[in-house]
Amino acid sequence: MCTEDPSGGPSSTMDPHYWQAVAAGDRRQALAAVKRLRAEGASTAEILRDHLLVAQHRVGELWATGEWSVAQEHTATSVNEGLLLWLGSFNAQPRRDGPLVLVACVEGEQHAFASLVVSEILMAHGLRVDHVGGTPDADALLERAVNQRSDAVLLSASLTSSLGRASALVKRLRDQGLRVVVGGQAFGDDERRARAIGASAWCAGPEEAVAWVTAIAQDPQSDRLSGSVAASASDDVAWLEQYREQMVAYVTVGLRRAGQAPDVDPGDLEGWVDHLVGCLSATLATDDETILLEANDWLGRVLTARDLDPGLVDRVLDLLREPVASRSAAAGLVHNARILLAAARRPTGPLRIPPPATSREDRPAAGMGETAT
Ligand code: B12
Repeated sequence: MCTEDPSGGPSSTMDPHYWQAVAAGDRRQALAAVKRLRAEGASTAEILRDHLLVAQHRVGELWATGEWSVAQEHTATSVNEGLLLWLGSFNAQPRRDGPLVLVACVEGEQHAFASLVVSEILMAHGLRVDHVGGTPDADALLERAVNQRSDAVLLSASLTSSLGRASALVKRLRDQGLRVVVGGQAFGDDERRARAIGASAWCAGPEEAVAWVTAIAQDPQSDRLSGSVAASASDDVAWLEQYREQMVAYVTVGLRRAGQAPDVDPGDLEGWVDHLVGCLSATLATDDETILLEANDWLGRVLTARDLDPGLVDRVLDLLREPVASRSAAAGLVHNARILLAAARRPTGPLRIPPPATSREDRPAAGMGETAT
């Protein structure tokens, strides 16, 4: 297993030539390094785990700290992706009567590399895989899974801000009698978030998913998790997702008008605000407030690395008060989030959350359309 070196550089056990090639966007050199590792006896799984995945996580750190541009990140990711497909082409043909799984990201998620890794590892274990990948259309995905009688649908989410959308998609798939296995960084390190959104199972990695799918094929009755979205919050999750785009526009305009994000690229600002709004919806969907703390830490790091004011999160929450005022669960959460984040910034001290000042009225929020659900 690889470990990070103390200097924050690439893993000490990751092949240095591979890393250099990925960092330079040089796919020929990267291929040469992978060929050498194969010739030295490393298996596909080992090359993936100890080199490609370590490199990809390192790419993420460099991008998140602002050391790398999006273009550098894209180039490095595509070198890794190309080699992943190349390695996968050595897999044996899957058994025709083996379990069939559909693998996709949650709607709106561009992190297709993770779903590709999952697909390739499942295929390496002989499973039949239909890889749909990033930013799927939910209706098309549902139709496809039903028509091809998938034994399971595997959904990947890297962004915690995707968990609200994931809860809606999981529900629709489960309503059709499909089994849904979820995984990816957004779910954290245990099954709690997966259980809260009603998935059949959470798996930490592709190998665990292989075991789960294989077991389910032998015992179709087993279905491990039995959770559901907290009923009181699910309406507000749907509402937040329905008006997410408008809410992001409302907040970004508000920030600009107040001169509160003067030096921020408009595309970046929109992405960050969208992530925060998505995290509010995810918090309601999973009843897990640590999502807000993660979002605050994440954006704080991104802003600080770019010499921008990390207080932007508070200003976004202030601006959101008005549009969410008519929704009790969402309004309560926005109110609590301010207090929770302030407490998290204090070194110590008890957390006392007074009730929100707003009361629920079923009127549409400012600029958010006519219907509430
Ligand atoms: C590459 C990348 C992108 C690329 C994606 C390109 C692509 N083709 O995939 C681009 C540039 C598009 C991108 C965009 C954004 N990204 Co991005 N991205 C990454 C990055 C650097 C690598 C992701 C990756 O491929 N990892 C390698 C995979 C193989 O590892 P993995 O995800 O952990 O997956 C493993 C397991 O989790 C598991 N698994 C994954 N899925 C599943 C599913 C199942 C069923 C199972 C069983 C297991 C499983 O198995 C995998 C193999 O071991 C990460 C940083 C990082 N450290 O990972 C950020 C990261 C995921 N991105 C992040 C963010 C915030 C964004 C943006 C919002 C940025 C913005 N706009 O400001 C956008 C959102 C775009 C969108 N709507 O999706 C954050 C997420 C933070 C959070 N907590 O939500 C991260 C963590 C970066 C960071 N440190 O801040 N990103």
